[in-house]
Amino acid sequence: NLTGYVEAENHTVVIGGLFPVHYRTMPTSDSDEEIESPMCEGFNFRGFRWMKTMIHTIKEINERKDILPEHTLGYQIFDNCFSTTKAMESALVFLTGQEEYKPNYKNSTGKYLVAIIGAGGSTMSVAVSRILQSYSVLQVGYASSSSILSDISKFPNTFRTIPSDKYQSEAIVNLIIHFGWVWVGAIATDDDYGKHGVKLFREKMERSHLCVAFSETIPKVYSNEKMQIAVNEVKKSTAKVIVLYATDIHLSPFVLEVVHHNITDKTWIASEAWITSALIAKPEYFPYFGGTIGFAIPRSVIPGLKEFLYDIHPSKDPNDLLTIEFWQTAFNCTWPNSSVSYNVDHRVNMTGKEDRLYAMSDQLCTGEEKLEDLKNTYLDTSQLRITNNVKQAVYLIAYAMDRLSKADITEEYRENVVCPIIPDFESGELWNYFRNIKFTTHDGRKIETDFFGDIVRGYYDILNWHMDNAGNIAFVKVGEYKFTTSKYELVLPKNSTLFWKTESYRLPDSVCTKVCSPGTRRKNRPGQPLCCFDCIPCEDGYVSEKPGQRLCDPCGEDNWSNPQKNKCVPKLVEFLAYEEALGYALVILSIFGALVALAVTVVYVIHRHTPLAKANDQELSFLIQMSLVITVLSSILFIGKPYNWTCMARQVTLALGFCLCLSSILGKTISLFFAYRISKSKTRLISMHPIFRKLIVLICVVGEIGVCTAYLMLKPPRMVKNIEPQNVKIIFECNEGSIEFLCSIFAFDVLLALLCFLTTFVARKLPDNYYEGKCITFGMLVFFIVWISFVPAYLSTKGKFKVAVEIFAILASSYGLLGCIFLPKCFIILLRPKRNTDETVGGRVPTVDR
Ligand code: TCR
Repeated sequence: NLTGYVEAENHTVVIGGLFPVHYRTMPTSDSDEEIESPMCEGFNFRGFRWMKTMIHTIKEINERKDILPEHTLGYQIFDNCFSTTKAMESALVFLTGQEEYKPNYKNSTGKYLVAIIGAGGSTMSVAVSRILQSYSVLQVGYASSSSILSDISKFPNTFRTIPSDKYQSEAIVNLIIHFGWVWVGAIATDDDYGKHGVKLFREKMERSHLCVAFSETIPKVYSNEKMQIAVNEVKKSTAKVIVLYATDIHLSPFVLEVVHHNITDKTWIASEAWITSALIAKPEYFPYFGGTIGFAIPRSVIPGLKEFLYDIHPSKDPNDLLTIEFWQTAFNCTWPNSSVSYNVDHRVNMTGKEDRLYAMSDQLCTGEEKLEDLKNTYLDTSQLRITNNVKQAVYLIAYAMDRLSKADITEEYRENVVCPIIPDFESGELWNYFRNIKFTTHDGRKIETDFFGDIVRGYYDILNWHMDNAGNIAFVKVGEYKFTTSKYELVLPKNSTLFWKTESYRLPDSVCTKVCSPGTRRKNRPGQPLCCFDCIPCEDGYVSEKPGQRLCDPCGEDNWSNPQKNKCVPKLVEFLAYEEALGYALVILSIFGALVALAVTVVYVIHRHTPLAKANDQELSFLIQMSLVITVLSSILFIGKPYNWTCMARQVTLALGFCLCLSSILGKTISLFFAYRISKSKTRLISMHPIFRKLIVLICVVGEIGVCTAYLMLKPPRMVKNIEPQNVKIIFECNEGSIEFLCSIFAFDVLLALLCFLTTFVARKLPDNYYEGKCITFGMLVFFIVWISFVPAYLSTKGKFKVAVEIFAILASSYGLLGCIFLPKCFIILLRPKRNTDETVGGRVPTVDR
């Protein structure tokens, strides 16, 4: 029951061939007849073209003088009907020669049979390889791409001219990465091609951290139940992109199912086996499969093939059953007196019932039918892809034979090789000539196989399904995928027009859950694939700027997250600014204080000749007024953004201001004290010379300056940013440097204040027209109260208010001194000039030296 072509008689050696000229074997009837080889059905024009190409190539090689000049090749080709059973049956026929219409052809020892080309699909090749192995017959695949065939321990006799699916699975994942899809479904046919292809695909996806939404198989033998599982999975999945790893023949029931369920919102990634298949690429499927993208074996143009294919007519050979069937199927007629009756195609429809697509036509063929009028896959030479692989497979065998005839072998195998003579060689001898073959094809491409018989470099065309003007599906080449065993390169030029069958014709996105927007981060759902997640907002102080971030990034010390959590913004800075109300008010208060102090000076200067102004050392009064100007103005240094220099200046100016003020007051009170002692003792004591008072002031100020300089030199205060990562604000403040120094400079001031207080307190009873002593006592009390209350207030506030408290204390104490010491005197000078006379002063009080 095998059909095919044989030509062996006048040739030295024979090459076998196995091609799927039919789609399937007929279901065996359950009558209890003798079990015999099943019949085939569904004429496969594409497989027929491959078969013819083999014959054409062998003819071409036989005519060439450069390859195998002394020998010619014969062939023995069978149709395997895309079925393992048929393929194995054919393999046995190759080995044993037990076939009825085989001419005088003996190859039971494997002597003349060089190799077999085929057997089409991987599953068939695997089966055939197991049989041929035991007789050391080689096999060269043209479409068997499954990665398992690379396993030399299991399939030592298999070679091929199609790249292993290892490359294709990787290419698909790289394409997915290129388009940014992360959630992709996979469907495979239930054979070695689909299953191993998808297995590699899934592994690669996992390694690339992408997710496979689902992975289903299409049954090889139609089963409605299994089919529905696959289709439902496709329907309900959120994955918009689905990889279909399938041979076209097994795929067609699934395609019908997709059409039946009206699934139009998916983009399909085609595997090489169906991307250019006429079975699938039908215009009526375009609404469902338009925009399909996938990989294809590079296209080639084979000179002379077209003419060879057209040179076919059933009248040439009445025994050529395949040609008759071809004719009958192509023209839908019956060849007169032909024994070929089985051009019936039992296709299964959606419901799983048998559906006879082609029945025997009643019309007789005339023989006048024109091939030129035919639009037929067999005659279509525009997409010669696998066809070219067939051609190269024949060449591979021819070149290997050629090497053998010249005993051209690499060193490592040369030992104990006796020069083989065609055709008397052991088939085992041939093997080494098949490994590491390099040759150039008719169109200049380089073919190179490795030790295992696999192609080591090549490329795929990336095709995209468009609709052409005539309403047919066009396979538009949009790029290339180049690969070698270690490298790959995905070339998708920017200007290539990609067609996507989405609503807006834009690139589909295939994600389980939408990418998290900036400001949120991914949180995986327990028990679900990594591509499905929830988006939760970032915590305070953390942001995600780009969409889809897995983690939020910390903002660092100087920055803080904005409310949307998508940007780091500089932290708010906190310091007492001039612009804000409090700062403003304090500045006004301090300037006012300075003006008041200056006003007092002016009053004193204008009335400098009056006794009051003259009383108790005019210069010291002036110094006090000036020092008060300094202290109130020093408070301005506390306001505004601190810098190193303001930090240094503020404490020192304040301390020196107070030092000057208090030492001048001390100068006054000391003379009061002496006056008191004099008045007490009633003895004539030499009262204090004015120069001593100034000397006291000088010594105090110089001492303070000394300490301050040491402070600034050794451990100066510095501006610091108070940054704590959990803080929303950055507080600008002064670090006081050395607390010891700070305390000592102010302690000195306090000491002076105490001295002032004590001396005046002792002398408070001294009759004094202008209440100088009492005023100073009172001023000192105010001073103490202010600074004593300052301490707890200062310690319990934070941030900018700390500074405000300090300024309050400075202003309050300065105002206090100003008010207590000078206000009553100004009152007398300006409003009670009568009291400001010499008599009143001179008569009673001997306090003042002039
Ligand atoms: N490898 C598939 C069979 C196959 C095929 C094709 C069948 C390939 N390409 C084109 C028909 C048409 C790739 C296998 O089973 O290994």
